Amino acid sequence: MLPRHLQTVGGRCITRASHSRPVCMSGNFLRYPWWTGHYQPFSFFPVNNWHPQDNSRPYHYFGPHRTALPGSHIFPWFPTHSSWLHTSNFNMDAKGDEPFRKRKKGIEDDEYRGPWAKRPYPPASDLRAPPIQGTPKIFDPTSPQTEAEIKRRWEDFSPHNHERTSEGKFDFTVMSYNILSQDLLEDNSSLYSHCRRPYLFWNYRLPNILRELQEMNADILCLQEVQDDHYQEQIKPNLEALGYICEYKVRTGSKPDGCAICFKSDKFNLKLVKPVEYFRQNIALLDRDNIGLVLILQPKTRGRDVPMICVANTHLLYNPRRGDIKLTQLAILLAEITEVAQIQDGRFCPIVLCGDFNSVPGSPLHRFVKEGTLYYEGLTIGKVSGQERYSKGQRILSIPIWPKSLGITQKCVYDSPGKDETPEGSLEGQIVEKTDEQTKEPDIRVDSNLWHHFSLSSAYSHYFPDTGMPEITTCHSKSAITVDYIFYSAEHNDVFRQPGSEGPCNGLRLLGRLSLLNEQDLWSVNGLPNETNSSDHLSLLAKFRLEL
Ligand code: KL2
Repeated sequence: MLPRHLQTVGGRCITRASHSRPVCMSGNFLRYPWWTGHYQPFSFFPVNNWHPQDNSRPYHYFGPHRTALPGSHIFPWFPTHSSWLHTSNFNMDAKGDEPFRKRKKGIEDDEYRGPWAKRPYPPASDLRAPPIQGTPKIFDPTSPQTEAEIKRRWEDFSPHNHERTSEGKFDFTVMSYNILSQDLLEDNSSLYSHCRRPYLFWNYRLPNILRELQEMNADILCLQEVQDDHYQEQIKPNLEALGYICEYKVRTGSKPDGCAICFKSDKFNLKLVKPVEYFRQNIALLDRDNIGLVLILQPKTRGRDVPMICVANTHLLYNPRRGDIKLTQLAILLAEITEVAQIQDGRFCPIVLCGDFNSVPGSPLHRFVKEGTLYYEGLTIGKVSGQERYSKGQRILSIPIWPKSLGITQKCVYDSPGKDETPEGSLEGQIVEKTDEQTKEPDIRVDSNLWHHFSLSSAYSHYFPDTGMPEITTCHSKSAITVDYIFYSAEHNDVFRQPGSEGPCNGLRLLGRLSLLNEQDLWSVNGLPNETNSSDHLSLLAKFRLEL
């Protein structure tokens, strides 16, 4: 039995201003099918991840301190109320309310107004954001002022949560956020048919996204689906103005989005940047253009021998049927992390691995990240990510999954002599030295096990402890699931440490996180994106402590 205060953590908190209607059972909500999810609650994650000793009390993240955020002058259109997620101000049942349709690329927002021009609604050209600074956010003046709100709560796991970073400790926050590239939004417009069209214009969404980034004020941002031109012209300059140093890796191929890692220049020194491409010209399996990005950062703090941290960010392939590709992309990323995060004696600096993995909690891919091993014999490629209950990818994973020519072993390290030693007590991956060849390259008797070298825990629990309902990180017309994660190397004492993992001696301790929502809460604010939340993903935010 959980302590009473924990039973409310992460649940919804809906407040209503006068004249508002109850939001949770709104017409909009009822019009959308309840996404049953892929798993019965509790089936994969017993919710007893919550530590019974935790006596912290959650509070609303955007409390009174909100107006005192540093640099808030940069975005003068910030709403002054404290809502975080809003219901749409607009009644979706209104006649003539057209769903957003796929539009021809390059058409200006105001040219595309169509039926909206007849409505008492600000012309779409007014929704074009200024060059980031200046114009107030525009609301529909004719709509009823419903002020239903859902607040995300800060879940605090630290007994000394107000303590500032002090001697021997380095606290920092990490956000992972898929901001929904405009290009992909327009390519997959059927996913957003539930949205009011003007809320889908980039020039409407951008200020919201920047506001959110500024309000969260994370020390490290791991962003996915960052469109190249928006990054260069808008996102990077604005984040730099907020004190971030930004690194970016665009996808290979023709899709113009990528991953960014931005960090506060007063908190970290940049030691290394490693862009990671998953595309391989000569390997049929790796014909997709997803990418990752890995940084090594050194905390700026007094004292010698300050440990580095490794921050990795990725957006794995979406295709629910191609778990073989997803696992191989992940193996490449893990091999790259192994290369750069190794300090000495096979030990690694603490790792924070963020991203959109396009895989749900409890899926084989997710379990592989957390458990460090995956037995995949007989597993169909459509089951790897768990995105679809009845998956169409019926082909069984080949053994090995990727060809040897990739140069990565089943332990997700680059293939070179001596790197692929069998873990103690393991029956797998036996190495037979070739004595009759000049090369010392080991010949690995492959079996159906994958391994990796890290002990990674998830900053989120994936189910609410009080209801067993799934946490949702992405919600649009076709699905509402968790696909985004913040994994980290948990230290010995961390209460969320993945059971069975040893954890590095100087790992990270999870001090807190911004709660997620369940699907019902999200549909009560018209799903995502909506008026205030301008991506089809929610941001994830976690606070860590590094013992120096
Ligand atoms: O699920 V995502 O959205 O993590 O938010 O990652 C991919 C999908 C992203 C990059 O490929 O584009 C979205 N059906 C639904 N979503 C799609 C599809 C599709 N067929 N193709 C791409 N995406």
